[in-house]
Amino acid sequence: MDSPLLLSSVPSGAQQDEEDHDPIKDLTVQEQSNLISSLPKREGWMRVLRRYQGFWISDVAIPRLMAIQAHFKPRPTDVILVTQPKAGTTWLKALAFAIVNRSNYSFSQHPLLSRNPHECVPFIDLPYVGGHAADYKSLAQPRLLATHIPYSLLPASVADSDCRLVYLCRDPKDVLVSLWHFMKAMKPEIMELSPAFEMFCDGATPYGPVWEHNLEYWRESLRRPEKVLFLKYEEIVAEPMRSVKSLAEFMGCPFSEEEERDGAVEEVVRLCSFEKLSSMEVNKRGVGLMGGVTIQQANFFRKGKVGDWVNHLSRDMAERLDRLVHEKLNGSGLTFQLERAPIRVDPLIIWRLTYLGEIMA
Ligand code: PAP
Repeated sequence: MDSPLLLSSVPSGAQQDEEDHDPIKDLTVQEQSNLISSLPKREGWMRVLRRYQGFWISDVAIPRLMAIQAHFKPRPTDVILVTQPKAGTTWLKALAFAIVNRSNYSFSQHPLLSRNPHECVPFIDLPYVGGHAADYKSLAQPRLLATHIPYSLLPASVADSDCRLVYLCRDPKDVLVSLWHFMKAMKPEIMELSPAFEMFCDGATPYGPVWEHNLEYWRESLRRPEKVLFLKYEEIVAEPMRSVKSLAEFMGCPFSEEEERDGAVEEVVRLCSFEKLSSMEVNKRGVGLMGGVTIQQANFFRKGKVGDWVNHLSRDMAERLDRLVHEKLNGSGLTFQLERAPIRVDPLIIWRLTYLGEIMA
């Protein structure tokens, strides 16, 4: 772990040259708009979606994606956090940032207490420009970056690089409900939940189909487990300490025994908890600008629960979506059923029960 990840250091000359130009300038506006308007289209969410290279991407995000595909150069030390929108991006950004920077800040005076996690970890494809300009090119190393881009749409340089990817997915039913609420809050005139459900089942959500997004990273995590870590929102909720420790290990900064004894893992979990982050002034009343859209930070913190879909989807809807996802994931080994850890029984209890049984007999 080097220095703080915030904009505290300037990259070396070579890195600066490599990424100094604005890639957007390389693409003519006319070429972009001709191509985008020729793509299949779906409407109903906040933005028009276009089917681009097998995924549904908002029309405004496509030029940025093209630029990233053409020019993004990962560094071997980069850690890129990848999510399907509403799978827990904000939470993952907070956790990774708190873990990597734990020796740079005290937990009582931490950047996450005054900044939204999106300000601490920028999207490569959607620079965050709320409050503080976050220019990922000048971040100190190791850089923590984020994206929603599907694996097959990432520039080839990412697969060829030694950089690490952390992927977080979530039960698609909760993703749908979260996405719909988020967009409804941003733009009340978007479609109602029922047509949103239909579009979701057609795969037509930003960066969807969700299951394709999940599967691509799942397969890559099986192929290159040392470079791609696959996490589930539900597992972090169930075992936050274990998840934080494996995330730290994967990112190359495991907690020492001393840190564990001193409660550093608990501190990270507490600082990044829904309760803590959502109660922060910046996240309650702050406003950010993301990709040109003004966003109330509070919209990133709704309920933070597993299974809230039950309050919004009918049983039929839930069963239909479960069936669909099950079919799509079939044979991959990926499921959204939480695998329960086997119940561990203390050998002493077994011995006592056996002994008791013997004297009762
Ligand atoms: P993004 O992809 O647009 O950045 P993202 O952060 O993935 O959004 O989605 C927000 C969801 O994560 C919300 O879920 P909900 O609608 O079901 O409530 C939000 O509440 C949840 N979330 C945000 N922060 C946390 C956190 N610290 N712990 C758990 N869940 C969180």
